[in-house]
Amino acid sequence: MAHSYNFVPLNFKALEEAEMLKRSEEFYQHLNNRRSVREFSSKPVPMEIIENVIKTGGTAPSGANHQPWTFCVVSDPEIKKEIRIAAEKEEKESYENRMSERWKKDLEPLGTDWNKPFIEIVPHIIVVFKRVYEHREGAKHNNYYVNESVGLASGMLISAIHNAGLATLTHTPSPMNFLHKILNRPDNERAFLLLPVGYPADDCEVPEIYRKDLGDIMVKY
Ligand code: IYR
Repeated sequence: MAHSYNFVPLNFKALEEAEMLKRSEEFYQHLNNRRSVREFSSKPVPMEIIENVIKTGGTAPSGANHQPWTFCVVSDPEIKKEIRIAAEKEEKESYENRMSERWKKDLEPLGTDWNKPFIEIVPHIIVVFKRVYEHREGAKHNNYYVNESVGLASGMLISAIHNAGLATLTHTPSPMNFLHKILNRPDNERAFLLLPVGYPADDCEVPEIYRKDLGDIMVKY
């Protein structure tokens, strides 16, 4: 029989509208300063900060509250090196043979290529795994809305990393199954995202991108 939750009063404190407006504006400004970073410093980052940002990612909503995610933190230089070598091997093959000309043309202004030195340079990488199913009562039970749930958790994790004063990059080497192997993950997990986490390099530059205007992303009815 499925267990039933105990229901408790919501911890909710209403704010004044002026305060809501101020907070929403400040939070937008704060997150609008986040940029994907590709040049990192090797300056150490305390594990406690990493633990806090992962706890924040773990607060995301998920299908049936199954929390279908595992966050692997890799700080060991030997494992980071192994991941870099494997990621670059896949990326080189992608850039040279798998990606369409159109795709490469779209990436050209961003200046990306198959070299991923940051994987070794950063103090920590977080590899997000999605848990496709759980073993329960001797059977495999699929989780629900796994991509949505893990995507939400990843977004909250990225926001938490930015909020902590650190930089990251949503790196998706493709295919990513080498991460499953290197990190020796169980059969119900699939690699979802690789996030290098650290300080940006002192001379870090980012492309001067723009974000779509509100009128281009919002439709009112
Ligand atoms: N995964 C590759 C290619 C890449 C693809 C997209 I779409 C990007 O926005 C950026 C990169 C890489 O990490 O270089």
